[in-house]
Amino acid sequence: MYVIVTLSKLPQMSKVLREVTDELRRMFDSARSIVVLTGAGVSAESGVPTFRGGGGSEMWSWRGRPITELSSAELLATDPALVWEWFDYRRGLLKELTPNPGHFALAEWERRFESFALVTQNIDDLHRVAGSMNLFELHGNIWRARCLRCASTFEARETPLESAPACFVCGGASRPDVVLFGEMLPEGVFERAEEAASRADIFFVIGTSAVVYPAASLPILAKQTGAKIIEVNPEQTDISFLADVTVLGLAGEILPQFISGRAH
Ligand code: BJW
Ligand code: ZN
Repeated sequence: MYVIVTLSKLPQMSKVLREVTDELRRMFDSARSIVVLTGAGVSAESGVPTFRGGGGSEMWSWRGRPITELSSAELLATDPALVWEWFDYRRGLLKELTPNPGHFALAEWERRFESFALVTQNIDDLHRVAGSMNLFELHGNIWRARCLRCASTFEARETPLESAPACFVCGGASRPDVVLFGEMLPEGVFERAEEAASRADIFFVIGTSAVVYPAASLPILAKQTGAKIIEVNPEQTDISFLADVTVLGLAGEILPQFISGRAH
């Protein structure tokens, strides 16, 4: 309710582009604080499947079950082995994949701006591999496990798995260290992302359908606190109406255009 009331008060202008224009590059160059929210689309050109199809409706499914069921706190409580199997399948898909020019462009942006934060919903680790450092992983990381007994988190890269990784500290059973539907985000991470969003001059929304909350509330907060919103996505999304500019295109092609041809 809060979100709906707030949105109706915001100016609803949107400028749709198909490439980065000089005017947009000038706006980018003059920013002091940039915050970026990414979603599955930024990894699509690396070969990572996105969750939703056209219009944000169709859901990725595995063995006939939608992701809302597979990546859920309910399934973890009733069938943790199946949840591990689902994530092991995903780890198998991811292990050979590498960052694309979109990931590398974002890492380069971070080196060029004094204040830069990258907030990602992705669990695939590709931003870190590309060199991004000030990274807030809202939904966890698929290459980590979390102990169900003592809550320690630890790296767990083996795939395929023979069994759920045992905790390094206490030997207890573990779960993937990712945020399932109906679970809280890791403590403090969302609050730090909100703090960064509220100080941004430009807030980028890249490769996300912007339907999953609370991540999708960040551009709304940034808009309310004065940021320009720039969206990069081949399709219009739920958040497009809020964007000052939507650049329709692939992240791997559009993001390098913000810095192409310019000296360090
Ligand atoms: C390209 C491209 C290219 C293609 N270049 N672009 C408030 C309102 C309504 C609902 C809720 C609410 N608060 C909480 C909820 C419930 C729920 C929720 O939001 N549900 C909605 C679906 C309605 N949220 C939660 O449960 C969250 N927890 C929470 O709020 O806790 C507090 C609480 C607890 C209990 C009770 C009440 C409150 C947790 C959400 C965790 C989400 N987890 C997942 C799974 C992670 C593990 C896994 O991977 O299995 O995270 S869901 C899935 O969606 C995944 C993603 O991170 C997330 C977002 O998806 P994303 O990244 O946007 O991907 P897609 O596929 O949707 O979009 C891809 C986009 O890329 C498309 O637009 C393409 O066009 C584009 N694209 N190629 C650029 N080359
Ligand atoms: Zn433990």
